[in-house]
Amino acid sequence: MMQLYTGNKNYSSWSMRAWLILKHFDLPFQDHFVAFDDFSADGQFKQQLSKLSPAGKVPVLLHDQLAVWDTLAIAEYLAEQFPEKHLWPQDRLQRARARTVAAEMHSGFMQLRSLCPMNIEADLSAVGQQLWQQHAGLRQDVQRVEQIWSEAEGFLFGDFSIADAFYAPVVMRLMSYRLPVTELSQQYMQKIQHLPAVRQWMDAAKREHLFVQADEPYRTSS
Ligand SMILES: N[C@@H](CCC(=O)N[C@@H](CS)C(=O)NCC(=O)O)C(=O)O
Repeated sequence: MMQLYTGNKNYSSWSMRAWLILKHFDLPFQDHFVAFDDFSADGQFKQQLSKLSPAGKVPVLLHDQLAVWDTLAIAEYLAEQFPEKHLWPQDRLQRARARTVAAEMHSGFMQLRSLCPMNIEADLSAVGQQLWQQHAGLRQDVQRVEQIWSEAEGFLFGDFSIADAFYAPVVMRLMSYRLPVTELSQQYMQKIQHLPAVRQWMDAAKREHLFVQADEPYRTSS
């Protein structure tokens, strides 16, 4: 059975992507939790991860003596292992487009990702309002996300695919920071939120109650 190592469900956007793919497509796996800390070299997170992956980050997938890390590589590995599940769209052109937008998320949207770290349980709407006014780069990132979503055919490419999993944490961010988006984007966001696997992840994130200061630029524990 495949073993997936993931971080805190409230904070770990990359873990969420890999987990959603496995869960939504009903692939056999066991989930192992590695709690976030301040990611210092001698902290428990890096100590545990060092036994699994030289990159020292989650998610990591272990299968048949093989460790696969980095979410895009995990996604491609799963797509190859389970071709009958159609993790990518079946149409060649759609598949190329889906890979393109997933890669764009993997390597881009830096302002959105750094200014609005995922925090599913938090209401950061006041912070979001300020960030929106102050950061043109954030507005540009969200505009680009909305452009991608505006071409959605239900999910981005018909049925739910790896591409949607890559944008699910963006839905979480837009909700927590309540950034202003169009009606069309809200429809896509609703669709993602209602997916059983997404619901399950969100519920677990809200039940987690593990406050990690290093992941909280806008809140203090008290
Ligand atoms: N490019 C990696 C990024 C993984 C990543 O940054 N994971 C975060 C958690 S969401 C992490 O493990 N951070 C620990 C660190 O930065 O030391 C991927 O796609 O999986």
